[in-house]
Amino acid sequence: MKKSTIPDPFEKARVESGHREMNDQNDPVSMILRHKDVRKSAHNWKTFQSGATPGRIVVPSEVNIRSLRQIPFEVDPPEHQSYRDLVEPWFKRPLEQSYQDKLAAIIQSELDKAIRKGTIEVVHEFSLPLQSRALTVLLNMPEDDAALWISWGTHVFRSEGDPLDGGKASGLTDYLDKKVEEVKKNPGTDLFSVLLASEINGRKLSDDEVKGVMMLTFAGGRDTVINFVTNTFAYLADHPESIERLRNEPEILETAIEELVRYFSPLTHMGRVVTQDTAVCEHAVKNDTRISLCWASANRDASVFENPNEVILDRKVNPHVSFGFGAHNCLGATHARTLMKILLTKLVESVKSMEILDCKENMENLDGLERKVGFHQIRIKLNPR
Ligand code: EMZ
Repeated sequence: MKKSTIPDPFEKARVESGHREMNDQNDPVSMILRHKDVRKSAHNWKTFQSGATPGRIVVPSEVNIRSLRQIPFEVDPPEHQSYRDLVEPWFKRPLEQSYQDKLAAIIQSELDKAIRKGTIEVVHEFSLPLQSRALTVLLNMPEDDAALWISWGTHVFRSEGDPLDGGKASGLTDYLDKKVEEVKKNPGTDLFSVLLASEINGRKLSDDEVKGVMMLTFAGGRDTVINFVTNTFAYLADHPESIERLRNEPEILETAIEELVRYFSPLTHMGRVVTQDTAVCEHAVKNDTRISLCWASANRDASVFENPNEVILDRKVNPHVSFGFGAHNCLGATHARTLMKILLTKLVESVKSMEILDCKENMENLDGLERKVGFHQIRIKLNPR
């Protein structure tokens, strides 16, 4: 098996029953595995809610390490829509040329550094700094702020070996408290300032609402983007013919990015809290228990994707759910896609081939089942053109 392979651990359960039970801190989760059921349940926000106790829809549950509600992620319609309308235009800025120019400069400088070094540990020497520096563009904050965010590591609530790191969570809360006070005294043009000056339904946003949106921007697109970038390096190292193809056929870049994100499924699943006794795929689920919408499994559903375990860079029909589905689809997706497009363009322009020297896989523990989400470490040698 190639180092870049991401196996599908859900196939048997998906085909046989369509669900899988897992215990998470004594708050059980029914994982929904089929593409159709995942999409149907994602739509049904009345029965499968996001606006439960903050942290409860995340698996592993974060209820014991944070109390701040992330917005708009942990709010249901109709309130969800007001928040979404407020922040959506900001998160569409990656479509603007000036935004892309800033992002391109950051990506170029990280790539130049990597090529100069020749061999890099991609997670910590490339993907993490790139993710954090790119986030300064998304939040319109000074580039120097990235240094602190980089020091937080690949996840703001987890560390290697500890899937729920309370110390880290309170560090992030302290940072948000401090920033809000700073920006109140000295407003600028960053997202903190914009939100503090914003109104929703005719009233000012509260401090906690501002912090809730900001927490999501720091937590949500972090490990996911890092895994996306790192897994792309691994994939291209294992498939030099794809490097050449993407260089010669730039018109397939966007399709290729969708296919890579389908195959990697950087976020395995996201939970919902059940609001009434019901059934999913003929499986009974009880009020006040949890289900999870397993994006990673839905993305390998053979009834939807032909040869689901293969990366087909020009795959024609690709209704993947890697950025979620329904009202809560990923707010940061435009940023992620833009970043990947610039990165891939530049990478295949400057690199002929790459070699994986050694790696340590990042396995997510799903109570009796393990899923590879990427790498804790991976050293890659870049051979420039
Ligand atoms: C939450 C989540 C959002 C959660 C789209 O996902 O990402 C997770 O990594 C965080 O732990 O708190 O932000």
